[in-house]
Amino acid sequence: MKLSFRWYGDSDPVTLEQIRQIPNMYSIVSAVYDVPAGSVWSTESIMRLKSQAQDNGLKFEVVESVPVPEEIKYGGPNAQELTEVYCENIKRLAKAGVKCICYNFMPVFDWLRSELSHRQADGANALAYDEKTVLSMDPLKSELSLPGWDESYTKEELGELMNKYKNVSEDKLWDNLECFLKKIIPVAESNNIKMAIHPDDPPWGIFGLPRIITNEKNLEKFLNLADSPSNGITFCTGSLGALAENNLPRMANRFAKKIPFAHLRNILRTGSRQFEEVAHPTSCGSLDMYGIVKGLVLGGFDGYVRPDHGRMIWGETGRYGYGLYDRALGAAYLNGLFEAVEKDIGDLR
Ligand code: DNO
Repeated sequence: MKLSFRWYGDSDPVTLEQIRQIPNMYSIVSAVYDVPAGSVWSTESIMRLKSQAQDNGLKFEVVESVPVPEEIKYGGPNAQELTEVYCENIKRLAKAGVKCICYNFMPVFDWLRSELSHRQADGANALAYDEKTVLSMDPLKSELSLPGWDESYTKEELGELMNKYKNVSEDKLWDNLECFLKKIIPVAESNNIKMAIHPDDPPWGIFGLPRIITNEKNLEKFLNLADSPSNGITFCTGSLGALAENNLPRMANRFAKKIPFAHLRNILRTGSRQFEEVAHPTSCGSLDMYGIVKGLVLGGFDGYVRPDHGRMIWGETGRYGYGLYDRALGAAYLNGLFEAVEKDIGDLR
């Protein structure tokens, strides 16, 4: 596995100097944030990220995300043109040495949480989700202040956008996704890029909008839409793990070769459609992190891994879910799990 760490660029309070000191760190995971979704990324901005990484002894091989414009997801008149822009970005990133691109196909909202600073027993603060609280908010009244939520929309714009999805059923969303894959996957394949779709977080429809990248059956369906080494999954355990019926060790094992990128973090399910983010180790939450890593390794996983959301600990403040300390602890834990599992398996061979 190649260990990586998300870095939000110059505005990130976590520095590359800090990231490089995390043992076994290989690559940053970043993106160009200076243009809106649907624009071509300048070669200059891409190359700047690469050289910033290199100056700190790191690679820049993973992009998270190249956002998919809403119009592609709801199937608007400019979908085709926007898909061409998307393909151009794939080519530009390949030229800069990027090997894996993470993206998602969630209508309107990316990841959603109801609380940003949920106080835990040990004094840490973490992100939490409670469906009741989320549904009590009316996105059209802009009472929404959630991470992953693009606050640049006005109320009116959001209303218009949600309206565009009025006739987009799950089936229609699948069709639009297939149409998108048919265009981008051949481009990715000829440029040696692995595309890695991120599961929906949480993995169920929300505010009447469909979500489809949610469970084992749908991941299988997704992989069958485009049979190519470039069509893969970002295996995000925190997202998929919110659904108790998702057997993550089994899914990790089954899809291992189709997982170029894994987000490995733990959550604690606290009720129906209710969970909070916890420290990475198995003992801290509902997910079997050892079982997941074992599933991946036994399945032949050879991708990038990043510790995912961290809690805020030791008085740290910063970008919710993306502080340094707890994610670094997560990275150290994942290093240990992978070493142990890989050696165990090696010894048995
Ligand atoms: C949250 C992230 C997501 C992810 C996108 C991928 O922390 O995991 O925002 O980057 O969904 O497109």
